Amino acid sequence: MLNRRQFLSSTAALGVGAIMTPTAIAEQQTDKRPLIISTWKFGQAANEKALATVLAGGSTLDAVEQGIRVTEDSDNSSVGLSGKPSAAGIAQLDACIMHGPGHQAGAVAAIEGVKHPISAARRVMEKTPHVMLAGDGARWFAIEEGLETVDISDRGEKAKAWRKRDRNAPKETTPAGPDNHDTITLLVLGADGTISGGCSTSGLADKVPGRVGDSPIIGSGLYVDNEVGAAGATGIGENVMRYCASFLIVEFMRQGMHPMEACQKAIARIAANEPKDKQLAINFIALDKKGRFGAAGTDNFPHAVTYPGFNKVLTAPAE
Ligand code: SD4
Repeated sequence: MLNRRQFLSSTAALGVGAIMTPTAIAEQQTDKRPLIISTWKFGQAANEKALATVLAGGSTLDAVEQGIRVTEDSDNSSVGLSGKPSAAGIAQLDACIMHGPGHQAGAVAAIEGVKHPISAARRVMEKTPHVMLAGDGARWFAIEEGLETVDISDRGEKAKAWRKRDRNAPKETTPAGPDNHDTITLLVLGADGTISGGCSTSGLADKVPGRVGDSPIIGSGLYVDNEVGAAGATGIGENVMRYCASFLIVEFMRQGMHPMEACQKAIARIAANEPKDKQLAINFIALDKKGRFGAAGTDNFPHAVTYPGFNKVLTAPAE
């Protein structure tokens, strides 16, 4: 059940009076199709592209790929090649994509020098018998597929600089937050009820090379079940992937929870297991088959919601 604060923030977000009951919110949120939700403020431009793609006759999968490519191209986010480098000074990117019908999935992890990891993930799904390719193999595959790549031959020099670093110096881990974010997760519910989702990130800044976060892991950074709904994550991947959080949210929705309640419940479940003073920095978005959406985060969490006639950045209050 939504509490009063959440109820009021939902009604404000939807631009309706504060006299509606939670049931009325749920009803108002029903049957918005096509419906798109994505992480952070930069998700809005991706949503616009995703909506335009489906309205022009593209599939929900096309919408996910085209929308996320906007963010990967943009310098306004650290998704894609402009993403935050690892401790060796090289951006290693993670991405995945899921398509509800057939429960299809594809992913790339720790891929270097590939402009559109989301397109590489889609090709893994559609053109190989595999679900995930990692590292040099993923880059090789992207090149074979003719995807746009950049030269990474200076990575030896960058790695050398890393080895010379003072290992005892305090670690510069940068927790993800509203002003320090590097992941787009985007979910689409099509007019016919088809659901697709995708995720693309440069991961955490200064990560140890080879570190893979939650974003390309099916069930952690993203999960789609065409009969129920979809969920996705952003934040500190280590706090998401130990709990298969996106899978958990979809399962909560399967039990009948509203997407917002399912996101809140996942945070509560994780927080209950973690030391109280630990900054979890985890945020979730979700939508369901009925055309309802929700989000929750451990900090105020901006997320973009788009459907015909509605295109806004909403903020879920910190849990
Ligand atoms: C990761 N979840 O690699 C990603 C980081 C993120 O906003 O979402 N940052 O852990």
